[in-house]
Amino acid sequence: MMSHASRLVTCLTLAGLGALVGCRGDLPEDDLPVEIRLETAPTPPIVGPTRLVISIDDSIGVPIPDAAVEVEGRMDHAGMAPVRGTADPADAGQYVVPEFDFTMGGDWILRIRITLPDGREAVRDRELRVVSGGPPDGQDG
Ligand SMILES: [Cu+2]
Repeated sequence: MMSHASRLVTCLTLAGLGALVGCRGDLPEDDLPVEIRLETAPTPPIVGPTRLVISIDDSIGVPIPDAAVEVEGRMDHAGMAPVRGTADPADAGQYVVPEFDFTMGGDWILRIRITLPDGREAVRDRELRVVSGGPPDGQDG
């Protein structure tokens, strides 16, 4: 309950900043009790190295430490190599990719693979919009 509420707040916040093009719930790849929150620095993300902070909680909002977290970024057009990154553990339940290299502006899908301490794997997708260089103009591309 708490994690759903906090996720909603995060989605609304990010949507307000134009960072999210959609705020779909977790995709049904699995039914593991894993909730994630994705933050970027800068927000919204711009083309180039971007810090990703992924917070991982269980279904009642307790942080999950000691997971292994991999991120793969894709865009839905052909001819583009996916971008991959490995997240390092930070605070309890927090995982950081220091420099995730967004190679293009536009709509990205980040697939986050979480290997839990017991070996089970959860997969969560998050969409976000990466803005091209220069000052943000508030226009949709
Ligand atoms: Cu692209």
